[in-house]
Amino acid sequence: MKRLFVIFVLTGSALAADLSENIRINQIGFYLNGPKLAAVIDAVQKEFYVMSTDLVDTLYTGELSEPKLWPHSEEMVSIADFTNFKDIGVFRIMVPETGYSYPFDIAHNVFQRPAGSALKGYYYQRMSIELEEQYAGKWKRKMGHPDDKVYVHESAATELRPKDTIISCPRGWYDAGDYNKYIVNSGISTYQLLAAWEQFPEYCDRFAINIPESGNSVPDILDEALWNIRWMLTMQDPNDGGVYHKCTCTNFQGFVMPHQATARRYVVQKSTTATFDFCAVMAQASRILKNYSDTFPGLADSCLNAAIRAWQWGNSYPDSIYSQSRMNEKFNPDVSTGEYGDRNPGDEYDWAAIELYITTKTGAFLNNVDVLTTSSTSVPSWPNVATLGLYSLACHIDDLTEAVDTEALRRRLVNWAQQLRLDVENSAYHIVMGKSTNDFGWGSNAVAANQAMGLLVAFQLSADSTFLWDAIHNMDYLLGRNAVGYCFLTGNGSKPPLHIHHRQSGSDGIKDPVPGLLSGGPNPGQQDKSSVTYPSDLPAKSWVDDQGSWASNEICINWNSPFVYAALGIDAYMSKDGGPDVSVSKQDRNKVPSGIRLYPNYPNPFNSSTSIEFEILKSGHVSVTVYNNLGRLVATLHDGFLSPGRYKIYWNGYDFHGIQVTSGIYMLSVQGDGQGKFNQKMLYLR
Ligand code: 9MR
Repeated sequence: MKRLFVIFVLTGSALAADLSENIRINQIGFYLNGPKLAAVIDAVQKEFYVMSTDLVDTLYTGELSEPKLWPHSEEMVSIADFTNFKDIGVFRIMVPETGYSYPFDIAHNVFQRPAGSALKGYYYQRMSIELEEQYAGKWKRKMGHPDDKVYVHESAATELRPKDTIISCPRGWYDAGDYNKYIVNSGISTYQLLAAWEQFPEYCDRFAINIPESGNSVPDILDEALWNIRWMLTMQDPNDGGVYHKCTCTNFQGFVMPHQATARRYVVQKSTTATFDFCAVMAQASRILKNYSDTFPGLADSCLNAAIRAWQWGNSYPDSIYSQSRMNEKFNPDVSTGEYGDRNPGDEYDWAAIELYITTKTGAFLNNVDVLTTSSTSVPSWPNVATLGLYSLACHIDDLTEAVDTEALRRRLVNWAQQLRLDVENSAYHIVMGKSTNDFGWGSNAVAANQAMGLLVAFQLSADSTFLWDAIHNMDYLLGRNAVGYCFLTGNGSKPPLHIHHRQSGSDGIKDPVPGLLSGGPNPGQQDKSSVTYPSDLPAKSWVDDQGSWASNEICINWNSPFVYAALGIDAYMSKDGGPDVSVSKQDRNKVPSGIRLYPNYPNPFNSSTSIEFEILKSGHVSVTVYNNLGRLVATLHDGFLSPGRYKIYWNGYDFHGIQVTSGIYMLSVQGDGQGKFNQKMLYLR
């Protein structure tokens, strides 16, 4: 790119530009070949510049869009679109008379770091284990909550497990800023991590986050999920298959470190929602763990058995609704921690049934699944999980029986995502988030991340890159292009929250909060208004970086999980080779077939000058082919004998009829006689 050197002719003090909070930008960065937008509030000038971080070189000049009102923040927002600027490096945006932005990267793999950071956030939430310095750095801490002596609460008492029976329920993640663990919320959270593995297995294979299990033969994302799954398994009553709603103290404890929070722990009443959520995750975990039976012999079967027993219990007790107030009326002691109460277990039933169907291929599980016969689809959240089942079906769309109308499923999810993104072009911040004012509520940042996940599923099903682009826009919102100007993931970006509502961060004496935790986000309910002052009553500005703000600045495992899915998924689609940058992550763990190595050296999206490089270690017949996302052969790039050596091949984007293929995801497959097969996703944009 030709470098332009522009001299600003400005008047007065604006010449010495200042950092401006009025330029809202993803503070992490942008993909070289992806969309690149910043939002500028109350701009006076029309031009903007992309500049070197020292503001010496002007590298790109653009014009701001006409200002538009964003009703959720009552701001006048102009968009600086520098998508066409394609240089790798670190830059700032400068708007004359406004100032300059925080720095940002343009690179490959830009979301790898926040994805890894958010996944590592779960490690910091682990209970029953000391966090050692080699993994936790300055956030090392003593073990908290061994949970090896947990009392059966009166509400959960049975003949075989009477009140005050002591059981052992170790491991799991702290739910949020509090030290309790809740099955309902563990359901969606664990699912979304497992779903990231199911949809992006090649990426996950090489995605390492330095946890104690790193280096075993299992991807870190599964090792981390297993920390919670092993706890969840202990929450099932072995005598009847029902699942306790939560493992909790009677009250929220104070802001002390985990090992100092030693109040008695209970398991409480079994609930229908918890039992079906548990069932769904165990069914899903079972089919995934089958791939790792050498490392975890028998675990996949145990998960499936647990799922089936939970399914039976849920069907026998469809009305065991968890209502804390009703429980407290009847049983002792009173419990006042998080409720995760939900009067409608129908969607949990549907989700569990779908996961059992996918794992067992038994169509009968789908007999009473309402979500397959209705047309309404919604962004998932902890009390609303039916769409998770649809995502799983989408992930396995090529592998379903005729019990599912796959074309209808595809149409439905794509149409839904189309509705979701309908107003993006009109949105002042150019995001899906805020399509409806209802997007702002408790944990609104998870709404933005869950919308991004839904858009990625639609992209997978349609290869329509607008979905991928809009998923990125919502992530840009979370990373800084928002009405409060914060990068909402702790430890990331130039201006992250420092005072999250998180007991460990509030009591460890370390200035920086535990990293990789997503703040809940703007919440116009402002339930904690009496203890904190909000800067504004507007929906998108109802957020404050104050430890006391549990309603806007807490963190939670079900808010991090869609963030992990979306950041990781976007990185898998947008990165150079469909994988993380190996120089910053752990090496392949024997997943690459022995005879062939595919070198990740082509850009994604790729073009006709892109070379595909691979090495043949053993001579033999080798075929190099390209398939479309329906699994149909598009092109054969090589089919014949090759002796050992390193080869380079080009694909010009034309199929074997000589027709240029449409934009979308393609699968490159290198296969050798007796040497296995290596598949790699490629994104082709015309
Ligand atoms: O995320 C939950 C939100 O939807 C509810 O409105 C809110 C009040 O019931 O509770 C939130 O969940 C909290 C849970 O009950 C306890 N751990 C912290 C969770 C995040 O604030």
